[in-house]
Amino acid sequence: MFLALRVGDRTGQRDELRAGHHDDHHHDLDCEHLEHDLDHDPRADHEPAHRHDHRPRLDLHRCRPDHHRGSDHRACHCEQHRARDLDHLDHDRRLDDRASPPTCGDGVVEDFEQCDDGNAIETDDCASCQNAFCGDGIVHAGVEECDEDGDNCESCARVHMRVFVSSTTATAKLGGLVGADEDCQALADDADLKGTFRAWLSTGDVDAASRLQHAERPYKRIDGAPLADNWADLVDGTLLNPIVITELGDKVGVDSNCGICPVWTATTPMGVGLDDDCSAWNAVLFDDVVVGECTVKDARWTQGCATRMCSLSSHLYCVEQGL
Ligand SMILES: [Ca+2]
Ligand SMILES: [Ca+2]
Ligand SMILES: [Ca+2]
Repeated sequence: MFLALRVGDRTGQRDELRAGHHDDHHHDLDCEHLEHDLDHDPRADHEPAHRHDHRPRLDLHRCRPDHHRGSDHRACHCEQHRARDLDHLDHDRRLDDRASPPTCGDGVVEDFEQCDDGNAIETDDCASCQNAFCGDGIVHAGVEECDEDGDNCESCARVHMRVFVSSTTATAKLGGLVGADEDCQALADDADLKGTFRAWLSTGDVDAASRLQHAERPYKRIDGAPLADNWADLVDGTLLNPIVITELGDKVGVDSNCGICPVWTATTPMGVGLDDDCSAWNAVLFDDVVVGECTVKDARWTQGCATRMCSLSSHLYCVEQGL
């Protein structure tokens, strides 16, 4: 049996080893005989099934210069060749390792990387193998509200919370409060507002005031016009300006009166839910609910105009949520 056939596990390496020893044909034959002898040595301490992995090895330390003849000499000769073959294989494997260069995303932190979490998620604490920080242009999820130059982002937090009236209208079959929140978020995302938004909307069981954050920061329209100094001011019955600007910055209606811009709310000015809620915003019924009017800044902004049938279409108010 040719020695290299047993230590090489890849054809290329076998061929390379084979080529390296063609100058020593007698060595091959001698070692083949020697291995036959060793395999049939009754003193050999090994399992036949695993013979190739655990065949008897000759301790090279026994290969003293005076082992110049007989079976000891031959064994030493073969074992030295075997050791040299294994050295070649180790060398080849080290070359193979270097052949695949380190990359960002391999989960190993290299010298040129601050971190490597092995994923492609840019909004966690390791983005493109650099530690996340305020000012890197990426909003760190759960840590930063924003990361951008602008007058509504300081130290990666919003200076004020934005509120808009949806540019689109829909029947009261909104998919529940969750569906309405998703609508708000989708509109904000499409308008590239880069924030978290939820609907100013209640059911008979869930008040808007319990669903929304109570920010100490001012509430403003998309165009920057102030609506309230803080949450308490937002729910005191009047606004500083009507929420008549959409997520796109457009104004809904020129006049200011009930019926121009109806908004689904089922919510009192204090943020309390009302019982008629179109089956919790899940059905189009022959039912009327309280709506707001986006063109006014008195209490009718959320309650006070005529009620509206669930089957008709109305807008939504969307309120930004901080962390
Ligand atoms: Ca890496
Ligand atoms: Ca990451
Ligand atoms: Ca950041």
